[in-house]
Amino acid sequence: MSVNAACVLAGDSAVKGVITFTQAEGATTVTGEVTGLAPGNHGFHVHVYGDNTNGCTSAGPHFNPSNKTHGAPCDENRHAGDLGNVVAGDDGVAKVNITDSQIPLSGPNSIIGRTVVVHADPDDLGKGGHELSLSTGNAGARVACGVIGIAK
Ligand SMILES: [Cu+2]
Ligand SMILES: [Zn+2]
Repeated sequence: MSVNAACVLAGDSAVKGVITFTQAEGATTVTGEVTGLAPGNHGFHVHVYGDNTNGCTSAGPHFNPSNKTHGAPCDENRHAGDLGNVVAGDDGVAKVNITDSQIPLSGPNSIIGRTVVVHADPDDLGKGGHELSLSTGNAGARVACGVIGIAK
């Protein structure tokens, strides 16, 4: 049995995207495309609240049910919502294809109803030595976001 979810990314910038999620056998696969980005790396996270009433700011901090510090997706010490970076080419398009075991679509740590945020800057994965590295990866402004909802 699998569970599906989807998310439409938008914001105050030209950045847009559609992301789909499929959970099977414990891991969730995240696929889709983000357009309108500056070429290069952009932080890509699940933030805790599904609230966009004040734009992407209302989504709050990274989803962190285990109370850890910010890190890379492959790190032991990471927020559940830490999905690393998406990489935009010269055309401003980033293809997303991530499989991760900490973002289930059901159960107590479900990400349904939370928000995907794409950032202006690279996520330093907790290793940049900046005062924000261990909380946000110093990924800068929230250029697009969208709430994750159950899909067919
Ligand atoms: Cu973020
Ligand atoms: Zn984080």
